[in-house]
Amino acid sequence: MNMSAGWNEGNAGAVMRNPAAAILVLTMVSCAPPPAPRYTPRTREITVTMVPLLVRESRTMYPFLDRAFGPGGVLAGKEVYAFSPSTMTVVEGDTIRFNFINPEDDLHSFVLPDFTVALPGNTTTAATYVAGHAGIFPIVCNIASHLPMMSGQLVVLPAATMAGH
Ligand SMILES: [Cu+2]
Repeated sequence: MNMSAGWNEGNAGAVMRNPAAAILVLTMVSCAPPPAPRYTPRTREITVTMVPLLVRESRTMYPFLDRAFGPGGVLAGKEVYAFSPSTMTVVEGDTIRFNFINPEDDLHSFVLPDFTVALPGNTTTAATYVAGHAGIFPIVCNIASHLPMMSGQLVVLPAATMAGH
């Protein structure tokens, strides 16, 4: 048996003479992992409205608030407002185009750890934010009388968890 002929033909020749080898090669090619899917960051429009929940003007509707807002009351020196929505979810790398609506006569603000937007009364304010890091980030209004109630969170999902979406 002359082994040198096989060596000189190379792998292609060996596969051509051996159907089992050909099937193996084809199987290996078809099972090669596809390129890993990636997440393509996108721009998301989010409208956030400042909403009064329990404020001094509410006393005409809810008489019990006289006591709550009174000296020593649970809302003394405070008013309860909300961001609507208060929880927002995006993906790492996304650009958020915020549209803030403050229909009230009170000043508010929208504060993330690295982003602050003042929201004067009776105004609409546009602002852009890039969610550069995954995590759960607190949102607050920095008006002392609105804390700790006026708060929320920005959930930034890791891009890897959204691969292919
Ligand atoms: Cu506020």
